[in-house]
Amino acid sequence: MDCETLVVEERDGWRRVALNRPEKLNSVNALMREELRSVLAQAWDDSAVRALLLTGEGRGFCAGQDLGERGIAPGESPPDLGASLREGYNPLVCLLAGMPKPVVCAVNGVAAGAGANLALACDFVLAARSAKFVQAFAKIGLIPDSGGTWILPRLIGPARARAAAMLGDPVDAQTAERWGMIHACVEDEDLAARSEDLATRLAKAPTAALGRIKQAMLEGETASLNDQLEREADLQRRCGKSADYREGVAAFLEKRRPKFRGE
Ligand code: LHQ
Repeated sequence: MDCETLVVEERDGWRRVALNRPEKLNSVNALMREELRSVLAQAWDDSAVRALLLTGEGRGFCAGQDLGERGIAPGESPPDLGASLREGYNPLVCLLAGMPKPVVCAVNGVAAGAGANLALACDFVLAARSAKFVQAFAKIGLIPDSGGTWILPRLIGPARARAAAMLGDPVDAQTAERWGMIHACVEDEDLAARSEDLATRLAKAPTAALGRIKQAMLEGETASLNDQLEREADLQRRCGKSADYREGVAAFLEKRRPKFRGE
């Protein structure tokens, strides 16, 4: 797929998507929002894509909304930021969090504003040691959006989440790992290989089961135990009918490695 603001590459059963406005630290303009939405929707539907890797070109991962698009001239009425979220960012968060296959995010540098929260909507966040996460919103009179007020307290607890959101101080990758905000902090020079190895491994996994693990955990956030047990039973019923379950059990009994097809 030809994109102006993204680099999209096919790999071994997975797809690499890199934000590509490095001179602006990959801040998100209207075109990038549109292109990212279309690339994610396409990956959702494509059964040949069994994992996704999201990263950034250059020294930053993503500096959030392109503020160059947000200046308000004197006398001009302010834009409807609610509409911008409903139409622009919220669909991206839903696509990443709901994607029925694993999404790895390689945070190669600063992740600020919506850029930080898009990263945190992914399943595995690996960050370079030099990277940092900045809930930059309050510094410009906004609240964390793109799911920030939902995901942050769940990942790091309400006390740390409030401080990160209200003060907007950077959280470095090592601290993010220690707080449980991300999967791992890795050395800068190892980030690409580590995240690509993970995507390759995930692309060989039983994709439908992984998608249902995401679904169960996401929907389980607000469920009672009884409702969640019922949800597990329903999803497990479907997994039990899959070719990958059949293959997984056969491989175990035959003492060999399973060959999952993602079905
Ligand atoms: C940028 C940006 C940027 C444009 C760096 N835009 N150019 C959703 C819906 C609706 C409305 C509003 O918002 C949202 C969600 C949001 O994301 S709101 C939050 C928006 N983001 C921010 O407030 C972060 C602004 N950026 C920063 O605070 C810093 O640039 C960080 C901490 C990310 C990085 O700092 P440095 O490493 O010191 O880099 P820098 O500041 O020198 O930036 C490098 C270049 O990138 C620079 O351009 P220049 O032409 O001067 O070299 C910046 O202007 C540009 N840039 N962020 N968001």
